[in-house]
Amino acid sequence: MFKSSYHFTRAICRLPANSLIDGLRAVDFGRPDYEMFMSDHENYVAALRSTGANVTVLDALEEFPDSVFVENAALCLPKGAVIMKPGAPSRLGEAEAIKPVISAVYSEVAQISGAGFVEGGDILTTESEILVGCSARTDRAGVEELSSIVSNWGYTVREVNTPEGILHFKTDCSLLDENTILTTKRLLMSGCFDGYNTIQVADGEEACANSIRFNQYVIMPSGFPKTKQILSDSGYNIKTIGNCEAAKLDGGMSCLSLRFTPS
Ligand code: CIR
Repeated sequence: MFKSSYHFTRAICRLPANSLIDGLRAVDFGRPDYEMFMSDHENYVAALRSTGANVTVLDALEEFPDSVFVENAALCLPKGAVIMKPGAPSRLGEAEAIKPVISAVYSEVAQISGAGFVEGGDILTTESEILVGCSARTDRAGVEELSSIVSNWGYTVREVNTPEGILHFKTDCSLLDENTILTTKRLLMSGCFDGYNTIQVADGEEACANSIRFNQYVIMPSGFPKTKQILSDSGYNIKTIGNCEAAKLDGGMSCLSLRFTPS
């Protein structure tokens, strides 16, 4: 049966810009290698396409070093899309840049335009609700505006917290199926997933909590063998993609695409 939270006919990605070496990062682990980033990105797009989805790859935006992390700029739901308002000043303009692309796909497009901020990385859409984590990038006013927009389309937003020191809510979790969430222990302990089945990433493998369920596959970063085993023992079909260069900029599997099925 079709599940709108992880069955998608379309995705949008954006090619990495050469300027990505100036992308935001919490800790400097060195300069990302552009060629390697590009090669990982090609593998990522191929993995999405291998499910049969139609994947649009947008041109790079040199003026926005983090724009390859296209998820941040919009929330795409079956009934409509919302253009975000990134809390990182250097990423604010990415919202306007994605607007025409989204407007070409959706008839219903709303935009966060009040005083608050929301970044797509803080939003986890499950089959029954939309969890939005307040973070250094997403604030209460933004969550409230988002909530009132999507309530018109029948969706419920639940405000939760992104753990202190963690970039985005989805840095620490992913949807695996309609009832199940992959999570770090620190996020699980907050209680925000009470009522869901949860699978914890292996100790020391917290960096793979940002994975995606995309149609028949769970797409996760390579280099996390214990969690990969746990997931495949639980019956998921796994694809792994190199993420070392994106990780230098705190990016992961969800950040690299907008995934959706417009109705
Ligand atoms: C940033 O700090 O905004 C980027 N360097 C990484 C963001 C990755 N996640 C996302 O956009 N959803």
